[in-house]
Order: sequence, then structure tokens, then C-alpha cells
Amino acid sequence: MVLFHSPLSPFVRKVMLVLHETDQLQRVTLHPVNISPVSGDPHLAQDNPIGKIPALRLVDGTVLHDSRVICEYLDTQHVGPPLIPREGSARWRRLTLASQVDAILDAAVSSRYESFLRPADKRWDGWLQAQAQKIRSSLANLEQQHLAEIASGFDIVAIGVACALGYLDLRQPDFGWREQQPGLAAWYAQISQRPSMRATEPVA
Ligand code: GSF
Repeated sequence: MVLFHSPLSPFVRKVMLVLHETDQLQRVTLHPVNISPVSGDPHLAQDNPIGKIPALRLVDGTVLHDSRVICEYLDTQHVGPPLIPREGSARWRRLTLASQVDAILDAAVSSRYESFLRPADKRWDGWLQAQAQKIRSSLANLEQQHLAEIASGFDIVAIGVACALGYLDLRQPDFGWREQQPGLAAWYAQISQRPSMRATEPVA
């Protein structure tokens, strides 16, 4: 399989963590791309018309995207305990929580584009403040309502949270989430030692 990849993408890191944690890394060839919403990659565009990464080209030529679909597919391809519950109310609860965590990533990536890509005279502070508020309220919810669940196993939700916190450290090092969420901070310090986390650590 071929994974369209960038080492700094938190959505790509979700897929890489799933590959590491389910021992499927050797099945994938990484195809590096360097893209943004205003500068795409011609090879990627052939496989994913929306032009985003990650995208995964299977052996039969089928292309899967986005990261949620890719992670769920990979989770059906290994024999270990599932990272995503396969049925029942637990499934819908976990997928919803994973979606909440993806929204943190969306807000953080959108803020990156707003503050780094957009021409300085066109930047909108209100947009950045609104995205930061979404991230803060979502992290507060995880800390107050879901910490035990997140710490109970390195499943799809925990993987997403790890990518979100790592991306905040990469792109907004002064965001200050550790002071606001000490429980998540203690958990993150521990899971950061996992081989999969060390192998996929984003380095700008
Ligand atoms: C989001 C992927 C995404 O925004 C998913 O895979 O879950 N819903 C999708 N990827 C960014 C790169 S990143 O993670 O920083 C991307 O491809 N941006 C280029 C663009 O055209 O927005």
C-alpha cells in the first residue's frame, strides 16, 4: 500500500500510529508530499480529488481517504484487539469522541493556515480566537469527562488526542494546555514514551 505522507501532518500521524500499534508498518510505502490548500501535489490530486493527506492507495489501486476511513480500514486488517469498537453503543460513543478530537485537529490546522499561509494583511484575529476557543473547550471536556476512558487504552480516541496535543506543541508551543489540563498532561508524558509515539514525533 502507498500512503501519501507528511511528517508534520497530525492526520497523517494518526494513520502512522495505527500502523505502528497494529504492526502493519511494513505493509506501507510512504509517498512524501509537501502540500497546502494553495499548493497541491499532482500525483496526490490524481488519487484524491480533494487534494488532502493522508490518502492510502491499496494494492488493487483503490484509494482510501480521509484519516478516519483509513484508520478504520487498517483496524480491520490486523488480528489484535480492535482500536475501534466493531458494534454497539460503545462504537458510536468512541467514534463521536474521535470526531471531537479530529475537530481539535481541524481547528489547529486551520489556525496554522490562517497565521502562517494567509498574507499578513489578510489575517483575521477573530478567526484565530474562535479556533482557539474550540480547542480549549474540547480539551476541557476531555479532561473533565473522558480522562479515564482516554487512559484506559491506546485506542483510536487516545491516538487522536496524542496527535492533537503533539500538534499543539509543534505549532502553538505557548498554547498552555498542560496548565489547563494537568490530567491529560500526566497521561501525555507517559504515552509519549511509546515506541510508536517516538517514531512518529513531528520535528519541524
Ligand atoms: C483532514 C486532512 C487534512 O486537513 C482527514 O484526513 O481526516 N479530514 C481530513 N490534511 C491537511 C494536511 S495536515 O494534516 O496538516 C491537508 O491535506 N491540507 C491541504 C489542504 O488542501 O487542505
